[in-house]
Amino acid sequence: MAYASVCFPMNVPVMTTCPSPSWSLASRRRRFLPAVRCVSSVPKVADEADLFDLKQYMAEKARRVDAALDRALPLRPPERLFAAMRYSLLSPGKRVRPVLTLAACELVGGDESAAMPVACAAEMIHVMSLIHDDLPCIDNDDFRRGRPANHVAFGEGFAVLAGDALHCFAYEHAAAAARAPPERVLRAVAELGRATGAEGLLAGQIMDIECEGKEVGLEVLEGIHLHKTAKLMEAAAACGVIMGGGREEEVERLRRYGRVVGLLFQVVDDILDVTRTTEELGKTAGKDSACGKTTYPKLLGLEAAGRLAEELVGKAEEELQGFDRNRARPLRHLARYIASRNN
Ligand code: GRG
Repeated sequence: MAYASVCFPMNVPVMTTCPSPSWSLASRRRRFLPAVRCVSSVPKVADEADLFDLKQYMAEKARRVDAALDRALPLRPPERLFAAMRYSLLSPGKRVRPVLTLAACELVGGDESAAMPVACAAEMIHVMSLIHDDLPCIDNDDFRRGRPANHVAFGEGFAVLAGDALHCFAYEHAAAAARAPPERVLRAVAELGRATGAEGLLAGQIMDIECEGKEVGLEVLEGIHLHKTAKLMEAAAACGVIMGGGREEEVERLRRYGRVVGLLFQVVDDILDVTRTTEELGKTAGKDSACGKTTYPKLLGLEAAGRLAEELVGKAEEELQGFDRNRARPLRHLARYIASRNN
């Protein structure tokens, strides 16, 4: 079954079989999925011998990303449009994608400044997707990052256009602001475009819409998340290596790391959706089950979903083997943080 026929045209029956070889993680994993029991939280993954203050690292990187985003997008005419763009872009997100880019750049010995514009572009694309995702015609959510969604604050028309403008500006900024060899910049822009478009997170959103109200299996669920969430994380990580001047093999390793971390992120998101409150999450809790969406806890049970998250942390760590251990530390801990985060 070709992937395209799962997604297009609209309203075709949703298949529950594995549509492409790249969706094979689930089928390999199913062999050892354990029996289901309930747990109340995501797993805590700890390694006493590998202490690192990721909280401080993330806070410092996020602070620099926030400052770069603020500088990149000053308020100017048309003011209401820029205000709507800034409202969502500068709202308090975790900045996981730009941190992935910066950490991947440093992993291969690159300087943070070489990767910052591309890191900001990844965040702009992510924020555009959040604005569009929250729209009444898509996921219809009024609450995002602890405040009213963009369309609630600015109206639907502005939210659509603010998302579009952020999307365009992401590529402009990556191309115009990067101080790096042009072939690296070109490649990074192409990576981001591919990850976002009709074979990337947009495809994941289409699949998500098509699956609404339908029973889907693990392979289809994994396919949705690999596109909707993991593609941009893959690209963010790969772009960091590209901007840092890493070798081809290193780009592909970080792409695989980003893919696993993206899936991990979604498994944990599904767990948090049923174990945390709206206040803790900064977005509507319990939304997935209320909408009848298939989730990892629904298919596997909470405990098995937690074990899957632990397994994915291990896979992410495998991709970092062979790199300088100290330089790989932030990315190793980032995977663990994603597994044990609370929001
Ligand atoms: C218009 C090209 C185009 C694409 C938009 C709407 C859409 C297509 C895609 C939706 C993609 C989406 C919202 C995926 C969910 C990804 C996800 C896990 C979001 C939450 O990420 P966090 O937790 O959020 O990192 P913060 O707020 O911390 O940044």
